[in-house]
Amino acid sequence: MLKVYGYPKTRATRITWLLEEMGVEYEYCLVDFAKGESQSPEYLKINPAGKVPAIETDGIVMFESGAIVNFLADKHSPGDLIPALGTVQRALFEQWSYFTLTELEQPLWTLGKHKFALPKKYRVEDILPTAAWEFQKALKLLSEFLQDSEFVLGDKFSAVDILVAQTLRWGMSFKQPVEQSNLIAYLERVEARPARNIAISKEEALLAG
Ligand SMILES: N[C@@H](CCC(=O)N[C@@H](CS)C(=O)NCC(=O)O)C(=O)O
Repeated sequence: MLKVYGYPKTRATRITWLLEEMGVEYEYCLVDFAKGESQSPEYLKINPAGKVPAIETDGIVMFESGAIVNFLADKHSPGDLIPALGTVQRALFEQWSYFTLTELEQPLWTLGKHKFALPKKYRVEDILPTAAWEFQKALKLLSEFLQDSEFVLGDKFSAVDILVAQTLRWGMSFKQPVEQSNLIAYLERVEARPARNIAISKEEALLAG
């Protein structure tokens, strides 16, 4: 069975949410950072970066959440949760996936790294306002693109909405204001999908033991 290596409230939710959308069964392997499990020799064979998510399936191990989303959606839901290769819709899907990972997420991860994730001696406090400003710039662009669209690809929900919504929620949890009313409505719409709540409940249940 497909294995997902992850931890609650991380990018691993992108993968489990997608799998729940597609009705694909998976085994969730909890990687507990606090217990040093992400740096264990066994886990470093799965993801040499010592990060989550990673997956194990079809005789391969794979990491990088964006690539995993595309692979799993292409495998289990081609033409539905991910548009077919070579189509204009696929081009748009990729554009907004890359935008999410490099423009929207990047400043959030900069905030996280320089507030708590990096070893103290590598943290640079002065970068925090710049990262917050960059996040707002990316939000503005996303808001202008979405206008009144229901989803990134218009009226059809797709896997890129999982990336975008999970990243917007991440921004809010980092206390970065998301003030555009269309983004707030978009987030509510995407987060109302039952698959998201199932994925999160399963993660929480695992943590509770
Ligand atoms: N670009 C990677 C980033 C993965 C990543 O940084 N994951 C975080 C959790 S959301 C992590 O494992 N952090 C632990 C660390 O940096 O040591 C992806 O999208 O999968």
